[in-house]
Amino acid sequence: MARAKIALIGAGQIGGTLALLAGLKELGDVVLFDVAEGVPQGKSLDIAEAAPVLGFDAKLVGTNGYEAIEGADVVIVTAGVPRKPGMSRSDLLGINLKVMEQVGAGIAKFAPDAFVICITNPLDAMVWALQKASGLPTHKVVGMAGVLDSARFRYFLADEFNVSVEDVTAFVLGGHGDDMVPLVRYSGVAGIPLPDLVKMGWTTQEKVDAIVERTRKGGGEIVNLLKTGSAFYAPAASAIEMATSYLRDKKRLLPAAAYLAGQYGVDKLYLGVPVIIGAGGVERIVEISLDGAEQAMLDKSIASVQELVAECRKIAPDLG
Ligand code: A3D
Repeated sequence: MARAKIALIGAGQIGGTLALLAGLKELGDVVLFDVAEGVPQGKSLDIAEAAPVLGFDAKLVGTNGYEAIEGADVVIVTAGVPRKPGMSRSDLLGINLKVMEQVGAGIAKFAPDAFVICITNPLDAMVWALQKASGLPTHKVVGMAGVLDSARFRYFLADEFNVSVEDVTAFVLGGHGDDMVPLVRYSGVAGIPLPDLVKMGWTTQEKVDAIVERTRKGGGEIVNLLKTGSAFYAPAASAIEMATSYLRDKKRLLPAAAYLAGQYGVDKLYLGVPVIIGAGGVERIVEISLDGAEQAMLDKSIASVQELVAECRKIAPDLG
């Protein structure tokens, strides 16, 4: 059977890491696209030259032309510019909305059957814009944030309990921002919920609260350490997990920014919720029950995503 084709739009920090991970996991052949001349070509050649040592077979191509993504099975989008000093949120939105329009047009023309994963920030608004600009069905366009946010939550919990990260499950809902909703009740170790672990004396409520707060600010913690740029290893690994579930029809239950049409009381908006990802794309949106406090946190998160999308609509009315 022919190898799958994975197109990476944006060959920056995350794009390069995605290419390496896709190769290491033998997910398929990789096309690395960027507007910067030489960067996608250089990174793909470098990774291709690592393949004999690392022992994987994949064709890696770097390009500045969209035609090279033709027929891609998966497209992962990290193209965009970061916020620079003096740039307002609207300035950034305006620039990255234009990028999503270009990328969306490229996908519509050359890879209309692909499963598309958006990573560009501000995530919940950019995935909305990318779906509009590409015109692909909503169940084939998702945003990556929840897998990363829950991975951070899982790592902090595993560290606190001194147990394997593999046995820690965690749930984060809502938009990708400081008001994301880490769900303590739905997180735990090998089926033991966090509130029970507190009762068992494994940790204290104060420590759980501090871990929740650290999870919410996880992106900022890395930015403050790196000083130039943001996290890229864990974001890339998270998107690869989503791509794998699609390509291998694993039907994993993963948190992702998915298009809601009434679920969680939200209409026509992308929001981080649990979904099943399989060969059909987003095959199911899982609606879990929330208590009053969780619902209130989610409502706050929904309001900020709505505000962001309203701003996008103002800046780019053509997107609809
Ligand atoms: P970076 O290393 O700057 O890479 C972005 C790349 O996009 C650069 O190589 C640019 O040349 C390229 N680019 C710019 N405009 C275009 C265009 N029109 N078409 C194609 N390529 C273009 O950034 P990064 O890889 O570190 O991060 C990429 C994005 O992911 C940023 O928007 C980050 O904010 C975002 N991010 C999201 C998360 C989430 O959890 C959602 C986490 C970390 C980073």
